[in-house]
Amino acid sequence: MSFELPDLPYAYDSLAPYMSAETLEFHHDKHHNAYVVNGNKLLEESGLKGKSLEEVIVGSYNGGAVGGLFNNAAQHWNHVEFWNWMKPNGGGAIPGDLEKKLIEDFGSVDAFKDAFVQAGVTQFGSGWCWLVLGTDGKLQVTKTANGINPIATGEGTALLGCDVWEHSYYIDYRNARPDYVKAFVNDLVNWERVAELFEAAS
Ligand code: MN3
Repeated sequence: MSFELPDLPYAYDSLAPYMSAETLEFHHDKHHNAYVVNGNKLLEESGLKGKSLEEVIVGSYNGGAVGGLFNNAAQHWNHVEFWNWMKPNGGGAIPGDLEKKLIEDFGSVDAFKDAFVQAGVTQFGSGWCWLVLGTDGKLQVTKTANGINPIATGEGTALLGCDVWEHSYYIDYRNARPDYVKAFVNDLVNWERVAELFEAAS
């Protein structure tokens, strides 16, 4: 296996005004591409070349003492998922079973959104905030540093993740990370994709 950069699943200008074409051009074509190129170089030297991407992530996590291969492999996975967690005209209605489960585990959809935004805002430095279906069968909101993700930590199945590295919002929102995470959860999320992952993991 080697890492490959997928095309964006929509046009570069189709997430505006919440995420601009300029942000997507840099984020997808430069940042994500660099994870793919650097990851492939490190994969060659690693002895993990026959493994799946998930196996490479787990196999290079090293209890959190991560190096270059982990960082690039995990960020490749994170970004492939991230592009699919958004869509043009996103946000809006949440498919019934998932909405029910969000209300069951968080009290309300708004309470989930508040917790998700709070996790993104309080992640100090670069990282991600997540909606995870935990191994206990409950939905939970978590946050991780840099490229670390729920596959690595084994805390459950990632149903949704938001990239809170500055490269994902600085062009459009400058330093206003809260506005970016709110726009992500209210106006960009592809809830059909989240529901599909929820059904598969349930
Ligand atoms: Mn990124």
